[in-house]
Amino acid sequence: MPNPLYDSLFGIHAGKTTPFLHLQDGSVISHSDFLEKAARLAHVLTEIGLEPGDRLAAQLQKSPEALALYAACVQAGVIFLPLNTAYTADEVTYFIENSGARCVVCDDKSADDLKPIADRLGARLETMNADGGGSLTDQAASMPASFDTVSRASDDLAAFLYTSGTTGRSKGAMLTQDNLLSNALTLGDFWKFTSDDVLLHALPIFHTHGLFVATNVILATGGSMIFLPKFDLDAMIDLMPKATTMMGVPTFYTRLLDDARFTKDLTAHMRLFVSGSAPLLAETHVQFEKRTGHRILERYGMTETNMNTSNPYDGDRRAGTVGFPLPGVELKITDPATGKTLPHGDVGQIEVRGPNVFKGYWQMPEKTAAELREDGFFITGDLGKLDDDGYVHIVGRNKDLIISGGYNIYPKEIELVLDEQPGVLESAVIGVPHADFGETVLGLIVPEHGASLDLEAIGEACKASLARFKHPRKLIEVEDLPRNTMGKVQKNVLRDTYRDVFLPVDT
Ligand code: MLC
Ligand code: AMP
Repeated sequence: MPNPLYDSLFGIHAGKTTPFLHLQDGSVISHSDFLEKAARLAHVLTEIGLEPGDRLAAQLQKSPEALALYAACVQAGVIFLPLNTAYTADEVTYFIENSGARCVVCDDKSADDLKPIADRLGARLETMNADGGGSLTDQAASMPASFDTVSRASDDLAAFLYTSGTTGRSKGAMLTQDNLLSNALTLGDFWKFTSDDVLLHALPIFHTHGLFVATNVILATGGSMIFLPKFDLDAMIDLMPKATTMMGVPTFYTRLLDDARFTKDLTAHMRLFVSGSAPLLAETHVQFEKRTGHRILERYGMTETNMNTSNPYDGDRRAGTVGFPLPGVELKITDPATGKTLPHGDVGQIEVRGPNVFKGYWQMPEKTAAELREDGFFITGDLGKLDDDGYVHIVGRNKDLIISGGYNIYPKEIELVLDEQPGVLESAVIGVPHADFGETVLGLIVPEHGASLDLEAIGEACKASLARFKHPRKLIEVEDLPRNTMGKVQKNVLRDTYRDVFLPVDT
C-alpha cells in the first residue's frame, strides 16, 4: 500500500545489507537491520492501540532505536512528535496536552515524573533508554521483523514539531509526508549526495536539522551516518577522517576551529560541510576556508518550512549569505506593514512558498492565519534582502527570538517566569552575543518600588520550570526599561547597551 514517505526513505532499502549507522563502539547497523527494528516497533505501536493519525510524543536520548521509532511511526501512519531532551516535566506536560498525544515514550529516568502526567491526560507511557532498552523494545523483541506499511497520502500528517511563540505558548507545526519528502529529495540532489556518502552526525534528532535534513537526506540517497550521541569534540576529530560530509550549527564550526587538532589533513576526505539553524559569522566562514581549504555551505530553514534556501554546491558559496531559494521554493521580500513585494535590494520580511511549507499550527487557526497567507506564502519572521546576484541575506528578525547554539528561545516564555517572582515589577529578556553559542540569554529585571531582589533565588526559579538552555546566563537589576512612545519596551536599545556582557574583554 502506498506510503510515499516510508517508501522513498525506508522501503527503498528493504533487503539491503549496506551500512546505515556506524556507531561509536565500532559496530554497524545495516539498512535491513534498521528496517527490522522499525518494523518490530511498528507492530508494538499497533498492538498498543495506536491508529493512523494518532500522535506519539518521544523525549528520547539519541540512539538507533530512537531513530527506528521515527521510522516505525512513519510506517504505521502515526504522527511522530519528538521533544528536546532538555525540556522539563512542566514543558513536556504542555506538549502532551496540546497535541493530544496518545502515547508518550521517555527514558526510565523520566518515567516517574511523566507517568502521573500521562495518566491524567489519558496517554499511554512507554520507555526507551539511551542503550535502546525499555518497555517498547522489550515488547518489540517478540514481534515479526516485517510490517505491512500503512497506506498514507502525500498530504497526510507525518510529524509535529513544536516551536515557541512570541506569546510564550508553543505551537505545533504540522508537517505532511510531502513537506518532509520533497525537501529530502531536493536537498539530496542539490548537495549531490550519493550512496558513497558518510555523514558525521552529531546533531540532536529531535529537531528539523538533525532529523529532517541530515537523516532524511542520507535515507533518501542511500549513504550512511557516523551516528554520535551528541557533539563531542574529541569524537568529531577522531572520526572526521572516516566521513565525507558533516552538517552542523555554527557552534560546531567555531568549536572545531578553536582546536589545533582540526587541520587541513583531517578534512582531506570531506567533500561538504553544511551550516544552518543560526547565522554563521562571515569571519568563521573565512577562517574555516583558511584552515581547511573547504568553503562551508550555508543554508536557511525553519521548523515550519524545512529548508528554504541554500548556497550553491557548484559555484560561489558566499560568506554572510544563505544563497538562493531551493528548486521548487518561491521567496519574496515584503513590506511588513502592507505585505507588498519590495523593490529589489530593500530590506523586508522574508516570505516563502513551496511543497516544503507546513500545513499550519495544530488547533491554532488564528495563529496559522496570521503567518500562513491564503495564497500559500509563509511569513517567516526573518528580515532579509536580495543582492544584485540574487543571493538572500538575512539581516535580522522581525520576531522576538534568541538563537543559542542553534536552539530557539522565545523571551516571552522566560519573562513570564521572571515576572511571577517576588519583588519583580517587570522584566525584559534579550539575546546578547556569545562566543560559543552565538547568542545567549540575558534577563533584565525592574524591582517593585522599595523591593530588594534576590537574583539568585530568581535564577533558581527559572531552573524549576524551564529547560537548561533557556536559563538566563545572567540577571541584572535595572531601574526601568526603555520604551518607545507607544509604551513598547525597546529591546534593540537594551541589546545595544548590553552587547558586550559575555564577550571576552580585549586586553
Ligand atoms: C547545551 N546547553 C546550552 C545549549 N546546549 N545552553 C544554551 N544553548 C545551547 N544550545 C547547556 C548545557 O545544558 C550545559 O549546561 C551548558 O549549556 C554547556 O553545555 P555544553 O556541554 O557546552 O553543551 P553541549 O552539550 O556541547 O551542547 C552545545 C551544542 C548543542 C551546540 C552542541 O546545543 C547542539 O547540539 N545544538 C544543536 C541544536 C540544533 O540541532 N538546532 C537545530 C534546530 S532546527 P550546564 O548546566 O552544564 O551549564 C532549526 C531549523 C534549521 O533551527 O534551519 O535547521
Ligand atoms: P526554528 O524555529 O528552530 O526552526 O528556527 C528557525 C530560525 O532559525 C529561522 O527563522 C532563522 O531565524 C534561523 N535560521 C536558520 N538558519 C539560519 C541561517 N543560516 N542564518 C540565519 N538564521 C538562520
